[in-house]
Amino acid sequence: MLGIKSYLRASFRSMSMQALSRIYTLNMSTSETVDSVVKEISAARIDHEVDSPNSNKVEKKSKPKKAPKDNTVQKPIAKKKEVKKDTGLGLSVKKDENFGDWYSEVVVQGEMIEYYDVSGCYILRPWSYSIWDSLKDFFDAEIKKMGIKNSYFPLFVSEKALTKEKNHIEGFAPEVAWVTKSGETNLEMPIAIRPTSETVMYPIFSKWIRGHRDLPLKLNQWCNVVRWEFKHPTPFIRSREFLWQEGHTAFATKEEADEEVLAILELYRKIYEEFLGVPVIKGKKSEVEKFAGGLYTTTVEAFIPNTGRGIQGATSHCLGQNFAKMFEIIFENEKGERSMVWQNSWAYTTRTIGVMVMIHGDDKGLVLPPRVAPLQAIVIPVPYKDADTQAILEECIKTVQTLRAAGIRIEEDLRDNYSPGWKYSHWELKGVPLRIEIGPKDLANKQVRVVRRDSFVKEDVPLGQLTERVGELLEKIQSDMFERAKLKRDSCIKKVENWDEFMCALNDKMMVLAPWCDEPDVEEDVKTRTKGETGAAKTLCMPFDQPDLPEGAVCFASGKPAKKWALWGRSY
Ligand code: 87F
Repeated sequence: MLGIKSYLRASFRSMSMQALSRIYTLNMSTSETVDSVVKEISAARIDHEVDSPNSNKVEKKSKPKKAPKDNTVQKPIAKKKEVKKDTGLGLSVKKDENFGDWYSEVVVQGEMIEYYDVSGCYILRPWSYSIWDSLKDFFDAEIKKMGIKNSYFPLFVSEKALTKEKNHIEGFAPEVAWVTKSGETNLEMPIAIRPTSETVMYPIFSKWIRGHRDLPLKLNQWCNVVRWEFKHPTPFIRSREFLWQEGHTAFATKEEADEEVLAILELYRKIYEEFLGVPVIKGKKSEVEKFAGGLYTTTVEAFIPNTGRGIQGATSHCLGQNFAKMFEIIFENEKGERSMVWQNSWAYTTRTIGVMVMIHGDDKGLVLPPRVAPLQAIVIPVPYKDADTQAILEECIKTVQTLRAAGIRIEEDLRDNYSPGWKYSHWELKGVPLRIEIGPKDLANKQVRVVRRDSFVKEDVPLGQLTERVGELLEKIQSDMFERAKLKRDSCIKKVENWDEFMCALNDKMMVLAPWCDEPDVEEDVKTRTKGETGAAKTLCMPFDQPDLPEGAVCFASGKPAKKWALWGRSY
């Protein structure tokens, strides 16, 4: 348990100096006074925290063509928020009433993110980094089973290497950040900060790959990348620096590359569906939406019902031989002939966490799926007046020990300067899947009260059955969260046949499954025709799981013969 002074110091680093000086003059034994000051400080803290997200609203909305206005430093705009009366904790915005503000608030109050004074950059606090770690542990072990090895390549790219593959970099150039000075001295040549590592890694691939015995070469790296976006930044979803893994592999044959593309995509599906409880649709990107430097792009697409937008979850590309040609990644095959390698690249990012927050969070805060929750259960003593507090605290500690020994991530919250009600709100905000309350009645009956975060359903569990029941409940929460999200997502997919139905569904914030001629000009035309306040619609993917296409079906947009079903929507 934390000492009260250090706890308060750590928790309220960002509060006003006035409130700070008051806390040190407090008599710490009077818990009532502490509570009232905590309330005051919480209010000051909430005011402080919600200022920062709103400062993002000074960002430019769309990418300017030339000399974008510098918006490096966050400019705070003061905005007063209503603070809940009962506990001093809680969200001041409802998810369905103002989704943008709700999200900004929930990631801060849930202690996932701390704002930072460089726009588009965020501090990932332990609560969110731990989720990243869980995903990383799973994925890292899986790719190792596939023979993929981790390595690390430098953050910096020379201009010469970066611009070697012109087609690839052309459209992305405005987003590349450059280092031009060291101290007061201009660098002889500016160096770029990696926005992705093709141009860092492939010159080396060319050096390492000589003969067919050097293949396959299968590397991955866990790192950060920088893309100087000018669209509105959003924590996890669109930030200027983010964490990802990037896999880069080279094979002797296209068949091997094709097989790996799908194996990686399946891991991405598992990350979303089995860990984060977020349903995704697997598919292939259109020619317009694929990675321009590659042959084809596969994707897992999620959907955010509140905004009616699709969101690319992760991509697995077959690069074909384009980069091999540019970077001369050539090998002598078994017949002694010179051949170009077939390459893939694939990545998922910290965006995964943002999607999970958006899908599952509610008006009380984060709702974390048990498989990734840093804490799966929190034990809270509920010592009513005249209760044997010591016995209750001891039972809390014992409960934690028992469940921890069974492999459950669990802690007790025995802080005596917060009321049980305050603690309920606090851990609800942080999205802990189960709350275990222990009061005098529970002690007498040799039971505990268990409350689910996802449904608020309560049950009294006899101590003898606790380990088994908690395990069952965590699994049930995990599967219920996925099933609920899937039902919701499925209700947001509309199958249409013609333009009018398409526009209707789009305006109803749906994803639209439509028969399509698969022509890039038609996709560009749909983008132009749907451009408006809320952004143009585009193809999200051509789902692998294709419904039957009836004989003679025509494209909803062009009237030409339809070749496949495509999933369309507005997107992030
Ligand atoms: C921004 C600036 C410069 C995306 C960029 O998806 C370059 C790029 O190449 C860029 N934004 N991309 C595409 C990245 C493709 C690919 N890279 C490896 C991946 C997976 C991991």
